[in-house]
Amino acid sequence: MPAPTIPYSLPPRETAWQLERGRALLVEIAARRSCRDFSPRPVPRAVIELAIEIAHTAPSGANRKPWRFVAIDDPALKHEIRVAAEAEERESYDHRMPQEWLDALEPLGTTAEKPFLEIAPWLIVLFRVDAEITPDGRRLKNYYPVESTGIAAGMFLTACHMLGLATLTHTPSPMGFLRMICGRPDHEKPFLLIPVGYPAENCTVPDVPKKPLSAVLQWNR
Ligand code: IYR
Repeated sequence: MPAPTIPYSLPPRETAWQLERGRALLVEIAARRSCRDFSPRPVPRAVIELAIEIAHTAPSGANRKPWRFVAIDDPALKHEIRVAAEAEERESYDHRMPQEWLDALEPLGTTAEKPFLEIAPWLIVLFRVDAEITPDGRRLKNYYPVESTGIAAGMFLTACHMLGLATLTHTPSPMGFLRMICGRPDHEKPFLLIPVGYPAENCTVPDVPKKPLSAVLQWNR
């Protein structure tokens, strides 16, 4: 049976207001950069919770919200994650990644060393949840968990940035160790590992060229 409905409307906006607001938002959001050099300065748990609550408003397949955010500030747990991530990364950089991939990463200067996993005050491990287990033990499949979790991730990154927080979308590969360390069941798949905090005092980021909008935008056919 369809759910009951409630009214939905948005405040009417003039085009001039939209353009001005959009340009200001663009300046703010385009300033986000992936941060690999964090300050240990703490971030209150309430701020992290709000960013996750914002992400949790994301649309999702059949409204199932097929994601789980595991928020970690326990130093022992962060250490465990760093050790496991670096072990996988070392294997990847030394053996698994083809030369073409290593060449693509060269401008970013990344290596298997991931000190930020211990220095950033928070690590958010985002899982995509492929199924829900009902109280009576039945497995209920979720829909579009990848797309849904991707949208929630984007909203989380944007929320953090707009709250003045730096983030990194880190994808050590393979990420199975995150499921073990976080104690999640096997229908939850690690999706992203997101350190959150403030940039270190002398933090720099690679000055890399940005693809122009015209390369990714087509109007009509
Ligand atoms: N996961 C590795 C390698 C890496 C891969 C991509 I694609 C990047 O954009 C950046 C890094 C690492 O985090 O170092």
